[in-house]
Amino acid sequence: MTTNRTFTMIKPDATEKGNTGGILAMINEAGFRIVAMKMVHLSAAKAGEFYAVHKERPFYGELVEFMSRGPITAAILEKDNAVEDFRTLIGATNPAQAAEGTIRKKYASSIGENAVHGSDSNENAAIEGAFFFSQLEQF
Ligand code: RTP
Ligand code: MG
Repeated sequence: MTTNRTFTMIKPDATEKGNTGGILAMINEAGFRIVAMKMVHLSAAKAGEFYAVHKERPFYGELVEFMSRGPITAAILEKDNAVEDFRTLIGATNPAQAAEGTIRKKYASSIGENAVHGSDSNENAAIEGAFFFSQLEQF
């Protein structure tokens, strides 16, 4: 099944390095429309809640610390086949394995500090979008 919306975050590493604009340009050039967007600094508790699915993984503590260390840009994106096409645009979790032309190839520094998040299913795209945005904030 395809959907026309996905959810993304530009992670703290990319914010710190001044790559927010470059990443948003790549997102626009790939044909995604931004339907909601805001900059937020997550508390450790909120970052932990967002990534609760990874609670038992060995990298969870590091991930929560990383995602709460500075501001992120959260956004809902619209395009045909959004979830799958956005995962293709961001590239592999580990930038060493990310394809040429992907956001992570260009901007990620490591498997942990990998510049962007992209939802992995239609269901999670809806849940994650609602974590940050009310209906009134989505255009
Ligand atoms: P994301 O959810 O952020 O879009 O990333 P993903 O689907 O490509 O990767 P996932 O397996 O969901 O992992 C979530 C995030 O956890 C960090 N991570 N660190 N040190 C490690 O081995 C490791 N593995 C994953 C990354 O920030 C990854 O994006
Ligand atoms: Mg994931």
